[in-house]
Amino acid sequence: MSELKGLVYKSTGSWYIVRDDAGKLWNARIKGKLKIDEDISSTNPIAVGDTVIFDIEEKEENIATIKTIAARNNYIVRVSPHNRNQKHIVAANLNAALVVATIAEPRTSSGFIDRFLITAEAYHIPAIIVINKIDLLKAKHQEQLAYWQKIYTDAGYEVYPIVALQPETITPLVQRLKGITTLFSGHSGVGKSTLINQLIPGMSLRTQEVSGWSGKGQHTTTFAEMFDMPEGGKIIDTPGVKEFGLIDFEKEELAQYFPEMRREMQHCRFNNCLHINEPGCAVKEAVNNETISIDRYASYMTILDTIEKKW
Ligand SMILES: Nc1nc2c(ncn2[C@@H]2O[C@H](COP(=O)(O)OP(=O)(O)OP(=O)(O)O)[C@@H](O)[C@H]2O)c(=O)[nH]1
Ligand SMILES: [Mg+2]
Ligand SMILES: [Zn+2]
Repeated sequence: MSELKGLVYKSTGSWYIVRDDAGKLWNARIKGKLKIDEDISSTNPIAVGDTVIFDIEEKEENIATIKTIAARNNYIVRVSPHNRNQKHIVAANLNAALVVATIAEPRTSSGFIDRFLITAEAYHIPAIIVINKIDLLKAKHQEQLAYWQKIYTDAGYEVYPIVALQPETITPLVQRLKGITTLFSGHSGVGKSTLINQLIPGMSLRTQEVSGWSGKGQHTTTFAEMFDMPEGGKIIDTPGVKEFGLIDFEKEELAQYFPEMRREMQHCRFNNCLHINEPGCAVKEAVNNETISIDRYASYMTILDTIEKKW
């Protein structure tokens, strides 16, 4: 009877905020068994960005019961670094995944950025790198900025250096995000919510200073939430993460998730080449002649070591 379709804008654990096609907001929950096609054993069955079919439970109070989730175009999963079996669907139906990184206050490591990029590659979601707080950079940091811009642009990624608090610095990014749904991720305190407040006039998401004594963010945003941009497009703000744990895959797959290696590896002599020290390895050759960044390659080797061989 009163079955409606809607989009999940926020998830707070057991309740979801769902917007129906007419723009009305519902407080929805799952009751009984939910029909799910995909077989992902995640800690959350429904994620922000999901399209759901729901029944009205109490019309006056806008309470609804979610019946089914529509097939997802894609989704992105984060694995708990402490428990590999704990998978969390960060968001679904994305056009892009954006990582906000900072060189200072707090510092983001290139390892973190690389693991984020690998995850986006594994789910075939275009990745965007934003380097925020470039107003805080001292001379040595400037070098780091130039270096990141070079290695990630060479690898094939878009890099946007910005100052989230200065609107004129975000114009190219505004253009890029127009009309698409983008996930924002990154450590706590890098300025995800600050940037969203700039992208959406009138928005006032809570933001908080990075703690002086630890140099770390204070986990101000606690639940993922989606927002509409005035000129079309959606942004999903997420709580800051310490680590972007990698999903399970085989050692042989890893190089595919580095676009610059993917381009070279077809020329390796052996098709099961792991690009460590095999003869006739085109990836190693590209590292030697600096077509592939030594640091990206080092990142590859470090991550390769963490993947367990499943015989
Ligand atoms: N100097 C400077 N400070 C910034 C910039 N962008 C954000 N900040 C500050 O950084 C602090 C943290 O920003 P938030 O937007 O709360 O960070 P967040 O990424 O949303 O953090 P969580 O919600 O904890 O994940 C705030 O005090 C901001 O004012 C910037 O470009 N330059
Ligand atoms: Mg935040
Ligand atoms: Zn090779």
